[in-house]
Amino acid sequence: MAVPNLLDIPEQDAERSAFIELDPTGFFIRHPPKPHELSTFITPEDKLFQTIHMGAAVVDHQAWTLVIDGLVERPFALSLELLKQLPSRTVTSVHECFGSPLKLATSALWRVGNVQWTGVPLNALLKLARPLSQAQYVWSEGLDRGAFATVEAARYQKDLPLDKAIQEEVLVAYELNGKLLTKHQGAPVRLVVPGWLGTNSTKWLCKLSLQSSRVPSPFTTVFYNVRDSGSGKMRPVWRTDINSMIVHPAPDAMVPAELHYKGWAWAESDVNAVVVSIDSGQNWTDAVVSARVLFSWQKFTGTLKLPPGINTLMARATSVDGTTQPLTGSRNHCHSVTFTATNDT
Ligand SMILES: Nc1nc2c(c(=O)[nH]1)N[C@H]1C(S)=C(S)[C@@H](COP(=O)(O)O)O[C@H]1N2
Ligand SMILES: [Mo]
Repeated sequence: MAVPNLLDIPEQDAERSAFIELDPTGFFIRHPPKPHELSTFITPEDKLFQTIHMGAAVVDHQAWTLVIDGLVERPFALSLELLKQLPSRTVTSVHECFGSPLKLATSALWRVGNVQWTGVPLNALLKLARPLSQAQYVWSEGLDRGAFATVEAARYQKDLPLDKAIQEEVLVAYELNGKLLTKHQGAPVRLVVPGWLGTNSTKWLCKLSLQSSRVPSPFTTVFYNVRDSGSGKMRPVWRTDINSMIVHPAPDAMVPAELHYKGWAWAESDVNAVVVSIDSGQNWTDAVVSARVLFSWQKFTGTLKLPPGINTLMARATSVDGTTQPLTGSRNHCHSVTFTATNDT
């Protein structure tokens, strides 16, 4: 790769002067449509959820600068123009929100889509900066600031362990589904961490800093830690949990007794099995699961002969690392849909 003209890093926090204002100010959520309306493999932008904690940053694209500093041999900065001269990559990936860190885990289910991100692999920038041996985390910083719940934050900050940060799917992205990012999506540039939950994908990105420890930010300490169901210990909201949703039939639909059902399943790693049940989980039948495309969700389909009348279909996915969806009580518990089967086929 031709080495671009790297800029010297500006003085402390100077990159933050590209921030113009917040619009809107404060917490903003755009809810996704119900699962049965997310039937396409690629989710169009108008059906994609949006989650903003402190307000959407309006950024001066001419003044925008990305700083890469910390425990590196060669700290540097890039303009938007320079970033776009670097080789880019497009990754299909599930994009999923953990849900509100203030509410019960089961209060925001299936805040999810599957999209194509385009940008420069983070690892290409790390190679230019040459991390020192003590560097273990990449801290990412957004230009937004303000308050979330009662907590004030001067910046949105997250962190990635270096072993995830160097994976080729992690992008410093400027396009979503082939179009430049909009303000709400994090324009001009955001981090994208396929396989990990949305909270890690810092929008309005202005700084990447290599550090030896985790970042002490409200968004990594007060918010976004969960108790691991296996070990019982607290862990950061990093990897995407095994999950699935039924997109056909729709709730309350009238369907033929020979039902062709369909849904999406996803996890940090590949989903290798989806089973479905029409008797509250007493008996399960295998669905056919399509292969994963990079970090995409995977289609599951199958045919069932149903008794006429009201039926409830439940789906349960398992990933190659052996994790299975819980039946109830979790943010990734099994999805059930109730509908009516008719006699005509
Ligand atoms: N700077 C910044 N980045 C952020 C957020 C934010 O509030 N500020 N929200 C995060 C959360 S919780 C999610 S789920 C995703 C949502 O991205 P989207 O709104 O583009 O769908 O962005 C993440 N990145
Ligand atoms: Mo989120």
